[in-house]
Amino acid sequence: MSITAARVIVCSPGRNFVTLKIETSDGLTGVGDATLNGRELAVAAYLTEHVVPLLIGRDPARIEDTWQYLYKGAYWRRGPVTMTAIAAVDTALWDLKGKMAGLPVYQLLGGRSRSGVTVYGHANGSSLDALLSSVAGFVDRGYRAVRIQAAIPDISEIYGVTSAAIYEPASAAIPAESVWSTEHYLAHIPSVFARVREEFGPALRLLHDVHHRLTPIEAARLGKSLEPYALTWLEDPVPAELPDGYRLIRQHTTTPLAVGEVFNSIWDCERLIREQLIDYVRATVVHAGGLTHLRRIFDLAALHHVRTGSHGATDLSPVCMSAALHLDLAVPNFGLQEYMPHAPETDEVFPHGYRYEDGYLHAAETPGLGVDIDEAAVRAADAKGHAWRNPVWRYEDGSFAEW
Ligand code: EZ4
Ligand code: CO
Repeated sequence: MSITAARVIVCSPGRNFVTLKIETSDGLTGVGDATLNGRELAVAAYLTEHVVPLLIGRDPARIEDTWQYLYKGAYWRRGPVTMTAIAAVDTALWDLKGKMAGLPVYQLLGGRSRSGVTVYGHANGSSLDALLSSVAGFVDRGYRAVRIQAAIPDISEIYGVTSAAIYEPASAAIPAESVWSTEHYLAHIPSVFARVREEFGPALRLLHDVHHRLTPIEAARLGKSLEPYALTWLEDPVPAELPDGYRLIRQHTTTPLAVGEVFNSIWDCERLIREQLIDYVRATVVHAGGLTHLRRIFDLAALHHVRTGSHGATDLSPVCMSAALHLDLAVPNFGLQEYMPHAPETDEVFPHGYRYEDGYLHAAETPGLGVDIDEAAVRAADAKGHAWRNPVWRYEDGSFAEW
């Protein structure tokens, strides 16, 4: 069997997605997510111009060899664009291998380690009452873990807080710049968690995403102030380019730390994991080199008491979510899976067999990943994608802050 075609499909059912579809001489097809939010067309061009010509005629069964060929053969290693392109090929080849074997991909990864994938939902609110009712909605729907993002007095825009049904921070326009105040934030957040714990008791797992806004010592203070409320994790307290930042936070707090949604290689987290500076690694299939490479990261993590917590925002397509679920089911050190349901128009373009039930996601039992792209459902007006830009933040004095 050989690869006869590979097509890059750009579409925008509510937001932009890039998908690679590989076809074989036996008439099988496999899909991989190639979406790099805000930089979508860079990956589409990398695939079309540099990767697709190399795939034609190759044996689709040779997943590891193809990964090595694209990683080492490029000479220029790593980076989000390269690793997202490699991820798309790798994911499509795992989908194909499952179809060749007649098995769901998790069976090829060693079989089930658990009956379902525990997910967390995103609760938020522009007031404390709105937040509490948002949390209650998740509890009513069976969620065992909820991420809490709260409005902060005197800050008008907060990451993760919206009145819309589906949170969407990106926009087609050049985004407005929002103002951030660390002082207001640090003063307010502990009281939010006090209230949520009081209302929902000790068993509900609570998480919080700082979105890289703090310095290590500020994050240490936040972690310490949240200890009474026993968070499952504090996410992205500081950027992770400097692993020592996490050591500093660790020296001051027992609040567990999660990081990794922007990681694209094992070399982004090798030291964080080896020195046990984090508790959860949040790398994903689509941005960290596909199932082959993410499995390598998760296996390293397993040696060092680090659990998984893959990114699962709506700017990763249902193809990525399907692939993530197969790996989540198989690895021994799974922690939690982020889950933001996609817009209905996205689900229509990406028919998938995974389903949510009572706090868990369940992977499809069909051969492969159990997901496809329905090209007939892509509207002509959306077939080239749209300008889609991430938000921008500044501190009160006008200097640049992380989103
Ligand atoms: O900001 O996916 O934990 N989830 C997140 C997401 C990310 C976006 C970036 O494109 O932090 O909302
Ligand atoms: Co995050």
